[in-house]
Amino acid sequence: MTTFNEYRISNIPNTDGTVNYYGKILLSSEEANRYFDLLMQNTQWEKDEVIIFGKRITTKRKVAWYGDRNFLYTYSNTTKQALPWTNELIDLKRKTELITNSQFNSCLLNLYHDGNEGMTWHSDDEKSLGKNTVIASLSFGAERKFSFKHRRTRQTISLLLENGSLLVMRGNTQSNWLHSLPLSSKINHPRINLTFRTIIDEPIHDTKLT
Ligand SMILES: O=C(O)CCC(=O)C(=O)O
Ligand SMILES: [Mn+2]
Repeated sequence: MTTFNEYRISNIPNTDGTVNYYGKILLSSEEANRYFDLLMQNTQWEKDEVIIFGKRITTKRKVAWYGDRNFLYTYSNTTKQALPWTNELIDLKRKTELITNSQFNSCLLNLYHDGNEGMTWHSDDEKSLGKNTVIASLSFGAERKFSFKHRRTRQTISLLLENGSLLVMRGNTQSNWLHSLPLSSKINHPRINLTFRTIIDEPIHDTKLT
């Protein structure tokens, strides 16, 4: 395993995609803890439902989906409709946009109660994100390992995502690399992750759903 935390704004991986780890430069620890509490309290957390091998499974991990409009987002055979931004999500979106020089219209939130919850290998390659999308990932709470695996070579690269840190995936990263949040029995406190994204699908116009 290679750990890149000794670098700031490092490029991981640097072939077949671009992933930059900015470390904790986004927020001080106090600010990060304050956002953790606000996000915990003010987010409409729901258990996630995914269909794996034809079986509907309810995850322990909780999720939420917010956006500029009532975007629909489909992943792992489930569809969610975006809720309107909360104040803290707008704040964090602005800060992230300034640092990354990119614009986002939506955010997927994940709440992992402890190290028994994580995310298996996948890439964020849904059609609604388009090709070469920029995804900005903010982490709050428990520090967790995050891994990349090259689809063809199987090369694996891991780093630690710190409280208040920013990781950005750009270019053709999603076509060439999988990523995962591995489980760890040593971690006994929660982590919140925000991934700011850009949905390119048209919003739905059914007013009954707004
Ligand atoms: O929790 C994380 O850091 C990653 C979450 C993720 O990969 C996703 O929501 O697609
Ligand atoms: Mn992902």
